[in-house]
Amino acid sequence: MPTALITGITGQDGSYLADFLLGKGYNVVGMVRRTSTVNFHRVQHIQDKITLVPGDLGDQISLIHILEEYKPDEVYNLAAQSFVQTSWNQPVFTGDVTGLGVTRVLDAIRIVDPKIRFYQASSSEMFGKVVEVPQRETTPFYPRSPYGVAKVYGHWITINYRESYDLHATSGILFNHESPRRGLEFVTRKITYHVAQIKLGLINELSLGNLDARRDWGFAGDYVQAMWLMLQQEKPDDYVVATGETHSVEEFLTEAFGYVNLDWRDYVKQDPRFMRPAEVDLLVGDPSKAGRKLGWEPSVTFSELVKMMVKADLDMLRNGQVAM
Ligand code: NAP
Ligand code: G4F
Repeated sequence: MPTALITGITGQDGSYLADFLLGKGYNVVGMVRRTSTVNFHRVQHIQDKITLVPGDLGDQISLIHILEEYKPDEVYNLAAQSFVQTSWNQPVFTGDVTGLGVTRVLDAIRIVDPKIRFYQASSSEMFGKVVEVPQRETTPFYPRSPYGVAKVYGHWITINYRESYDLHATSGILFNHESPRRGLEFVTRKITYHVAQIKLGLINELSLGNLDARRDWGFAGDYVQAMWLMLQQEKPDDYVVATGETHSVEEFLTEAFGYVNLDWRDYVKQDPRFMRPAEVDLLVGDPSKAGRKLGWEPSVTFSELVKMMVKADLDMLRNGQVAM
């Protein structure tokens, strides 16, 4: 039975990847950082099937010890300070965890067992102020936030360790992917959660920032499959994972409010607090390499994704559950 280590297992992608790898018969080990309150809600349903071990991307020793003790065949580095807006408030922390943290994992692999296969969670935020449409593996980067800059570092250090030490180190350049497990601060989940609350008469307003930004939004459950496929290839490489479609925040609003027969214009207010010092206006990926080499393609459309998320938030609130 192969063993996989997932950093960031308590996050959206980590939880979907753990579900996926358990289904493939993996022994799943998840690294969790110490928090004052337990935040295992996304993996609660599989907690008896996985092993959670303490560690932190800021702490090299913990990474080395985990690799020595659990001897993974594959490491998926999904942990990061992943919220773009926060990266302006905490640029140094973001650089340390999201950027340098990648080197800490790679170097732990180099020291403990260079045969371990490594996946780095790179991001379409690296394209930032895009110089090419659609964006592909060869598109030059122009990051627009401390988060984007940190991800560029993580991407290149992954390639550097591949070339310097012959590690099976792969970088997945994933475009935005969402789900009912998405954090409440990201725009999609913020919208669907507020739509559900508005529909149930609990609130009557939603404050947002830039409604014109366009993203290539897919379903997280599809994207973790691409991560696994990348590590099953004989040679490490870089892959764009995207739907190839782009939609504005306004289109997301129209779809989400439309699902519950409401008009978003009656509820949405623009609030400068949610505007960014530098914006990424347009992202749309070209996933043809992933299609050709991995046989990967998305299975959930934009409209299905929005409905899935609104429905999940409505169900959650109707069942009296607390949003997390
Ligand atoms: P997420 O929900 O924010 O999860 C981030 C995870 O990282 C959480 O488990 C978090 O732990 C953990 N973490 C944060 N700082 C850590 C540290 N110092 N040490 C150890 N763990 C730490 O993010 P996601 O959406 O699942 O994304 C997964 C990865 O893909 C991230 O690297 C993100 O930057 C990248 N990415 C995401 C997207 C997307 O659209 N979702 C697209 C491209 C790339 P806590 O639960 O304790 O906070
Ligand atoms: O949902 P967002 O916060 O996601 P963003 O910035 O695109 O980053 C996400 O996707 C990246 C992949 O491209 C990941 F690497 C990253 O970790 C994260 O998962 O914002 C999307 C857009 C932005 O243009 C933002 O300005 O929505 C706009 N927006 C408008 N109003 C808002 C809001 N974003 C948030 N979070 N909150 C608002 O009220």
